[in-house]
Amino acid sequence: MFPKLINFFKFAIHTLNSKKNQSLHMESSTEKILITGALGQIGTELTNRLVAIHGKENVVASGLDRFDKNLTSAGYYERMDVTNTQLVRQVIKEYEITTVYHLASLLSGTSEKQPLFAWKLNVEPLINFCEMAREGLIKKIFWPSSIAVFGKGIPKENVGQDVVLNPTTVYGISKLAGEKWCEYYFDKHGVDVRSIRYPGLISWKTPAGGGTTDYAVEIYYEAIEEGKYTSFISENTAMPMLYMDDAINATLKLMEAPKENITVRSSYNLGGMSFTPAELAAEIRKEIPEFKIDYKPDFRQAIADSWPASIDDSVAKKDWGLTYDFDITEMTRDMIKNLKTKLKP
Ligand code: VAH
Repeated sequence: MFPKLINFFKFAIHTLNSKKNQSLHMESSTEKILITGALGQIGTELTNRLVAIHGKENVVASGLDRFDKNLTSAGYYERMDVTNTQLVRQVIKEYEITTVYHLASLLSGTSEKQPLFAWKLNVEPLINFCEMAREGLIKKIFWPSSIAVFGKGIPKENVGQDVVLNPTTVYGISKLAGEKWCEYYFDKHGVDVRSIRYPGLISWKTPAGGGTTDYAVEIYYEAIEEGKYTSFISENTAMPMLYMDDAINATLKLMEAPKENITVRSSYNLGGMSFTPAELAAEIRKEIPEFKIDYKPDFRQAIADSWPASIDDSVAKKDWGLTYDFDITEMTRDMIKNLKTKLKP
């Protein structure tokens, strides 16, 4: 009862605010975009790219946290709990949103600690956005799945687009369910929802949070600040990874592709590159020769062991021209160059 009361008051306050600025109209543009999870690892960079393409007046960033001008260049920001269906619907109508990039989610490590909330957050808001698209309120949705949908009973290497999906983690189960809802809303109602199975994403602008692949982000920060790193993933565990610039480019390519080119309505494999903590450490030592690493696997090792080591993303390459610009060497150079500036005392 109490949480519902909080949600009602949030909705009521939002409605009063929106009445106050009735004159709030976004200048004319073909697309009016809402990003959820806009202050997160993907959201911050995707928002800035969408602003560059569509203009800040056509981009609404949203998240649970307070607005932070250093994290987003969007023209508007809404503090929005994506599980508050009424409030989400209100924001969609108020800004006349046409396209939603729905990124808000709990990642694999955190999802194991909060399974019921992870299910609620990772699945229900997606269905809500698909419902709004079915009603004609929004035209297009992007939703991130993950290579976490793969699990037992398949080869570790070069995993294809259409293999059996047997996830063993809460995160993977929620992402598999989300993929099936995407496919259902397209098949039954023609909803244009598009999705990518992201591998581990690496970036320097915004720290990752709660993921199993986050060792590959933390390691750079600690290599620069401490000269050493203790990896929670064992040295020879290969996982599919991707530099954020390539992930954002792929996302935009998918969303800009003609509808008729999209042959996968669950979620596209995206494999990026595959490497182990030991291989990443060797790359870092090319830039920081004294860097040292040791290994203390934790509960996330079992999650990593359930995932493929590499992915076949030939369908995405064929359907919408997926390409990559960064390999592990170029990524490491770019990460260290930018983090040295960011972390400068
Ligand atoms: C995680 N970074 O570690 C995410 C990703 C493939 C892993 O989905 O949970």
